Amino acid sequence: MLAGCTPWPPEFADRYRERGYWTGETLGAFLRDRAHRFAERTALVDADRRWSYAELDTRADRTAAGLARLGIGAGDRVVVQLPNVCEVVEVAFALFRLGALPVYALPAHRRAEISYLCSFTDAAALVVADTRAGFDYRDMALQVRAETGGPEHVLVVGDTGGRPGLTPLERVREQGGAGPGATADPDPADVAFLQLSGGTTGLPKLIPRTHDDYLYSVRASAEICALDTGTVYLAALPAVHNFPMSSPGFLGVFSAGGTVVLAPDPGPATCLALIEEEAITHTALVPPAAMLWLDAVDGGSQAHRDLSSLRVLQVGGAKFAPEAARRVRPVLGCALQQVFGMAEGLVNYTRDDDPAETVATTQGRPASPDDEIRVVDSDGTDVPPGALGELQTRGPYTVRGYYRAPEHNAEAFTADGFYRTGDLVRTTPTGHLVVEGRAKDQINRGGEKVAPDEVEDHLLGHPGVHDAAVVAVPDPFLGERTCAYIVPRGAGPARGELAGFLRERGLAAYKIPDRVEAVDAFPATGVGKVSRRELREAVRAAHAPDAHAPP
Ligand code: OOB
Repeated sequence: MLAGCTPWPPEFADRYRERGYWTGETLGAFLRDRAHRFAERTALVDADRRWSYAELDTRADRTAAGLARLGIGAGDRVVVQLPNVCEVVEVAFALFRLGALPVYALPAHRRAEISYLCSFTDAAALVVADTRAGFDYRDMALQVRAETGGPEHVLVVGDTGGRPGLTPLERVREQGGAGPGATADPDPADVAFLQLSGGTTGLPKLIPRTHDDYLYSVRASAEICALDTGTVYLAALPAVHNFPMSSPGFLGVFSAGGTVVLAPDPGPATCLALIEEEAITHTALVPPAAMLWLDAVDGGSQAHRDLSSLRVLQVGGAKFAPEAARRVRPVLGCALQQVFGMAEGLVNYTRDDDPAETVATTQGRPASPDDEIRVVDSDGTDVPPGALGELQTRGPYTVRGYYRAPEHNAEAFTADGFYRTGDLVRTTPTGHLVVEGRAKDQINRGGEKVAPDEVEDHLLGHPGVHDAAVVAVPDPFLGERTCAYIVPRGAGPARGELAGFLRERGLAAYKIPDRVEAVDAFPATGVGKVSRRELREAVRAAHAPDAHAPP
C-alpha cells in the first residue's frame, strides 16, 4: 500500500474478499467494462456537450497517455481542482489508469488550501479550470507554484490565456495520440485517490481510498438506490465530493449504465431548469440547497417547472430538519432519501420501503451488512440501545487511517480500528441512525465543514488580533454559521477588514467568519497552558447557549 497509509488487517481484507465486497477490480477497469457494455449510451452531459461511455473511455486513455509523456506515473499525486465539467471525470479516470492518485480539492478552495495540498502531497501536477464565477484559477495556480516551488506541471482545462508555464489539457490529450499503451496495472487493493476530510484539528486530513473499497461502496450504493440504465442523475454539488461521487453519485450511475448531467451550481434556477430539460430522475443536495429548491417551487420563481421525471431527491452532508423533509414529496413530487455519509467511508441511507416518518426523521442505516456500528459514551463504553453517544464505525469501505498522519490517527481511530466519527447519534429499534449533534471540533456550515483552528491560525496572523476563537452559532438556513470571537489589539479590525485579510491570505470563502465579535478577554481556563479548545468551549457556552454542544 502507498507509504503513509494504514492497510486493513489481513483477516479483515480476507473476509471482505470472501464476502464478495472487494472484487479486485480497479477504477480504470471499471470504466473499461462499462464502456464495453454501454458503449453508445450517454455517460456525461455538460451544457451542450454529451459524451458517450465509449468517448469518455477513449478520452481517458488518450489523456492517460499524454500525462505519461509528461512523466506522470504510478504513485504520483495530482491535485485536481475542477468544477463540474466533463474533464473532471476524464482526468480522474486517466489518473486511475496510470496508477497516479488524484487529490481532490473543492472548486471553492483558494491559494491557502491548494498550496497546502500541493506541498503536503508533493504533487507532481495541479489541474485547474481557467476561470469560473469570476475567479481566475490560472493565476492562483501560478501563485501556488511560486509559493511552494511545485508542482512541476500545471494543466488547465480551457484557455491558458497565454500565460507561460501552463499546459492546456487539450494538448496533453492530443499528445496522447490514440491512447492505450501508457496505462499501468495498479493493484486494486492499493490507494486510488486521496479525498479531503472536513478536518477537525488544523489543516484538512487526506483520506486514502482504495479501488477495492471505493468500488464496493459504489456498487452497494447503486443497488440500494435501484439505479439502472434509465437513471439520469443531476450532479448539483461539486462532483469531487464523496456524496455526488459515490453515494451513489456519478460512479454509481456509471455502474448502472445511466447518464450523469453536470450542473454548474446547485441553485434552483439552474437545476430545476435542467431537471425539466434533461428529464432528471435522481439528484443529491445539502440541506440549504434543498430548502432553496422547496421555496422556489412552492409558490416561488420556479413554480412553473415540470419536475415529473424526478423520482428521488437525496439530502445529506448536514442534518435535514424533519419539517423541511416532510415538504419534499408534496412540493417536489418525488421521494426523499436521507444520506448520512463521510469521506472516511461509512454511508447511511434511508430506504425506499422505509415508512415516511422514518425517512423524515432519521439519517438512514448503513449501506453494508458488514458496517460495524458502535455508539459509545465519553469513556468509549457502549451506551444502552437508543441512548445518545458518539458513533464509531469500521467496515469494508471505511479507512483505517488518514494519509501521513500517525499522531492524528492515534486519536481518530480506536486501537481496534474503529473510526471515531465525532458525530453524536442514537439508533432506533430498526437500526436507523439519528444524528443529534457533534462531539468533534468542527463547524458544519450547511454541509461545508470548517475546522475552527485552521481559521483561528489565519486570524492570529492579523496584527490587530491578539487572540481568536471560532465557534458555531445556530442558523435557521445553514444549520450553523461561524462566529469569530477576537480579543483585539488596540481598536481591532472590523469584520469587513478581517474578511478582506483572510481572502488576501487565500482562504476559501466558506471559511471566512460570518460574524466577528470583539471581547475584552476570553474566560479564564484555569492554570497552565492556555488551550484554545477550552477557550472555544467557554465562549460557546457563554455566548451561544443553544449551539450544538456535546452533552
Ligand atoms: C459528507 O461527507 P463529509 O466528509 O463532507 O462530512 C462528514 C460529516 C459527518 O461526519 C457528519 O458530521 C456530517 O458530515 N453529516 C451529516 C449528514 N451527512 C453528513 N450530519 C447530519 N446529517 C447528515 N445526513 O458530508 C457526505 C459523504 C457522503 C455522503 C453524504 C455526505
